[in-house]
Amino acid sequence: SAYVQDPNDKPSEKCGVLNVTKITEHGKKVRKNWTSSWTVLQGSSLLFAKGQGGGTSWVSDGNLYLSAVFGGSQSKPEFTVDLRGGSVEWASKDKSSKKHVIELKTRQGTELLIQSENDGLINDWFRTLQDTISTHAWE
Ligand code: I3S
Repeated sequence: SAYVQDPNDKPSEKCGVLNVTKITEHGKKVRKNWTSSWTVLQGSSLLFAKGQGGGTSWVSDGNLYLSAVFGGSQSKPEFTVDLRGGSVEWASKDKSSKKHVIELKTRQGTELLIQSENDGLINDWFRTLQDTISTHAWE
């Protein structure tokens, strides 16, 4: 299945595969469940979809086509968080034994851990999330 990018849609500012787990939902602690997620930043929303996506993209006749990323059985984002009013920091050792872990807290009381073995990649995400939070003020 292919999806033609509507030129009026906001483009994704960043996407990639990250390991993600919620640790708190609506202010309540939840059990960790690390999952490899296709992660998309769009405006002040961060979207997560299960699996590696496995999608490819190509340009034809000036249109951007995306296959099987947000199309087909894995199409629906698993969950979305609003970054406005949130915060990011490097997670302390007691939050996870993994390396390169970002702790993201949202205004809605969700706390996520976001991780990658690739430190360049996770540093880019850290900066991007910080920039997004500081440029999208809470309305
Ligand atoms: O913070 P925790 O409880 O030590 O987190 C670990 C556990 O969630 C563990 O699963 P179970 O205890 O549910 O079987 C996970 O496999 C680990 O990955 C969790 O710790 P890390 O340090 O990897 O975030």
